[in-house]
Amino acid sequence: MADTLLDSGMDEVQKRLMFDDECILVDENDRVVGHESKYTCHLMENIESKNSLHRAFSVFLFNSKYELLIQQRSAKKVTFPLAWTDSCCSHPLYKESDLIEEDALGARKAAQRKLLHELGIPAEDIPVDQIIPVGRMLYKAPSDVKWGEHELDYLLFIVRDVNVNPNPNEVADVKYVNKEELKELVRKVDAGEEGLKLSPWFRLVVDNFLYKWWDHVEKGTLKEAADMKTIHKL
Ligand code: DMA
Ligand code: MN
Repeated sequence: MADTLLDSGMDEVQKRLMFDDECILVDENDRVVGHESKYTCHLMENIESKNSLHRAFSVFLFNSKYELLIQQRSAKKVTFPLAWTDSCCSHPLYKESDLIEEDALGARKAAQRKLLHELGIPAEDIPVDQIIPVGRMLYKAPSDVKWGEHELDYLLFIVRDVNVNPNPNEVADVKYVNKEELKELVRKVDAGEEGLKLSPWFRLVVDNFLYKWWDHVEKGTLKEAADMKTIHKL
């Protein structure tokens, strides 16, 4: 395993995923150009020197009261520990099922798998045909001097009442928020409340798209608002 000395402080479970997960490299038009370990993809050094970009997804799960499930990343996450973020996010992997591009099926299958892994939600409670791909965005964000993100992120929505049983290695805390509660959380983050932070991709979605799409969730018109043709470069 490369870099073992430098990574000696890393949680063993998270470290294994860094080498086991093979991410999909894409160009700025989301065409597959290769694959690389999760470890390599998230080294800022590679992101800056090769401009390497990988595919990701972010799930926004709403209950039947149209409250959004948000999670706080565990302290063990290598990137953005303890940041509050969308319901569940990760990467479609470089394997046949996750590479299916039609109707973003690969990203939806990966989302179903990670909702079980991170939040303990059984796959049968998240039918892939109920997951609505709403948009794609491209962004770059350092986490610290060594690690960061440069992703083409599929934004996936689902409205379902589910039982959540978080995996403590992945998730420190979860809660449902309504629009006002999320706005209040953002205000507290902006006011510099101690220990409170948001992930950069969640912040981008909140600032650019979320409330508009949330209105569509409430009206049942999300499918009409979805636009999977555009790649928003943020
Ligand atoms: C990666 O999330 C995906 C986005 C949208 C940042 P992550 O760092 O939580 O991935 P994983 O759960 O695979 O560690
Ligand atoms: Mn990533």
